[in-house]
Formats: sequence, structure tokens, C-alpha cells
Amino acid sequence: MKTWVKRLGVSVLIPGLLAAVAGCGGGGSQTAQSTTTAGGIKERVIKAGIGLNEDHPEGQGLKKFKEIVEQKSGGKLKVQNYYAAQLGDDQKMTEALKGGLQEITVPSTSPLVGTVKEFGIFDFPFLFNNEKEADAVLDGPIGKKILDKLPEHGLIGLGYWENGFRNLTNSKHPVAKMEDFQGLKIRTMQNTVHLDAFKALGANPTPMAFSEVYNALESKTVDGQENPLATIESNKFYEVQPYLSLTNHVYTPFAFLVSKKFWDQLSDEEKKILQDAAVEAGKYERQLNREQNQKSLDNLKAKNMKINEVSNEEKARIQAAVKPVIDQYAKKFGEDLVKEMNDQLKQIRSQK
Ligand code: TK8
Repeated sequence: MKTWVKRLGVSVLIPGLLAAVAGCGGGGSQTAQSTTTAGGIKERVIKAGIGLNEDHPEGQGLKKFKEIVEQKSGGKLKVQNYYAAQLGDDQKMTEALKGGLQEITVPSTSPLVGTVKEFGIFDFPFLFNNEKEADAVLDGPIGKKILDKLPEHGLIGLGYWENGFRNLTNSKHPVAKMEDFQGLKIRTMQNTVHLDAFKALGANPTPMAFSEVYNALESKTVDGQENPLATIESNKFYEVQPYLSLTNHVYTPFAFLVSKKFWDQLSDEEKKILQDAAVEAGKYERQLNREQNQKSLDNLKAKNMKINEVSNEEKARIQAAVKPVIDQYAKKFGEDLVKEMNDQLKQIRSQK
């Protein structure tokens, strides 16, 4: 009860949210009173929250999702979008979904490892060579197998969107070779694979929720952080981070999550509308995100970030240094699952 009150306490700052809570929270009165209409679609208010800004491809994807759902449901299913961690960070929103206090969120899979540890296989550094490989694994049997573990934790996974390949920024010096990681205080996501990988490189990593990152960088509590270029631009990290190294060291998926408590109240027709919209908006989001990469790189240059590449030779050294971390976690997450994924990747690579 205490946490519920606390959550609500934070949430009431947002205009219109109380109405949404009344309409939707834990079998609220509006849901109970609404009558089934032709086609089995009820009037519902769906709160969807993400950690990134509205201008980020993920924000645009969520807008697309709202449009599709409202159009296909004839306006009966109303989606209220909250951006920029207005409803909390990834982990907090995921907990709100489990409790039925929020209907949808689209977090990075990395901080979900406390719920379904197998998501951690996607956190292996240098796992995917390009987005095509990521799509094949995420949209294939491996990705599905992991989403299928969500319902026992009060969550439904409707698919993967893209956060993308991550790059390192910092306020100290260019990071072009392995030794440059030494002693750097780097904010990581709340994920032990990331934490241990940066430790293996000699860095000094600190896990932190995303919405705290800008202030931590500005106050120099940490020296650096790593995220895809679109986020470095959208969250204005360039204002407090002079150096950008194109490390592309890991790919992060987003998982499109729905509260199971909410999902279980839906008719098949309503479920189909949400499922189809999540996939369609996800395709749009991935496309936008990929187009944004080059634009953001140009924009970050224009913002005077000092940008450097990392040679293949150095990447190979970095890869070798983090290999023991990957091997250790492969055991933890399931060697069969990891082998299945690596086999699929080998097959994709041999087709070229
Ligand atoms: C946004 C996060 C974020 C992620 C991170 O909710 O925490 O660094 O990359 O963008 O999911």
C-alpha cells in the first residue's frame, strides 16, 4: 500500500492522470460500468509511458501506436502517452505494470534482467554486427522464447522495438583504445553484464536509472555514459560530454510490455488491435531509429562533440577482454539458449 500511495503521489503531478487512474486502475469503475459494444471493444483508457523524449524515435513510435489503436478501435481505446520518465524509469514502470497501475511501457531489455534473466543474453558486447541480425534473433524463436517468460511475472510482451547500438561519451578524453577505459567512471544501465564488462575493461562503472544520468554527468558524479546516438542528441548529453567514441559495443532492444492484469480483461479483438499496433508501430520505430543514426551523428558534430572511431584492431582487443564475462553469463542464462542464438547468427552470416 505504501509504495502504491507513493507512486500515486508522484503521478498526481501529471495533469489528467488521476482521471486515467480512475478509469483504468485495478478494475476501476469505468471499466466495470462500460458495456460491450459491437466487435467486443470497450471504452478504455490506456496509459503508456517511456523513458525517452517525444522527439526520439521511440517517442514517435509510441505516437504511431496511439494513432493505430485509436483508429482501429473507432476511438474506444484511448492511449495516453507519457514521455521522458514522467511516470518513472524503466524498472519503476515495469513494476507499475505488474501491479496493474499502468498498462504499457517500452523499456530497454537490460534493466529487465531482474524479472527475466534470459534478457541478459542480448547484453553480450558485440553480439550483433548489424540491425538485420538483431531483427532476425529478436523476431525469431529466441526472442519469442524470452517474451514467453514474461506472463508468470505479470507482464505480456508484444514484441521488440529498437533502442540500438550504444556509443560511449565522456568528459575526460577520447576513448580509442582499451587503455582509455582505465579508471573512467561510467554510468551503466542496471544490468550486471554491462557492469562486469566495463569492469573487465578497467573502467569504474556505476549502475543508475536513466533519468538521473544528465545530472550525474553535469555534476561530474560520473565521467561518462553510453547510449545510442539518437539518445545522446535527444537528451542533450552533448552539453556536458565533450567526447564521443563510436564504440558500437552493444545493441539494446526495447521490449513492448503490457500489464497482464490489464491484458486479461481484454476481448480477443482488443488484444489483436494492441498486438498488431505494437508490431506495426515497432516497424516504424525501427526504421526511424535507423534513419536517425546518421542525422544524430551530423548533429552531434555540429554541436562540437569531439568524435572518434575505434579501430577494428582495438575492438578485437576489447572483445577479448570481455569474453570471460560473456562465458560466465552464458552459463547463468542457459548455455543451450546462447548456443541456439549463436547458431542462428552463424547461419545468417554464412548466407552472405
Ligand atoms: C530509457 C532507457 C534508456 C537506456 C538507458 O527509458 O537507460 O541508458 O538506453 O534510454 O531505456
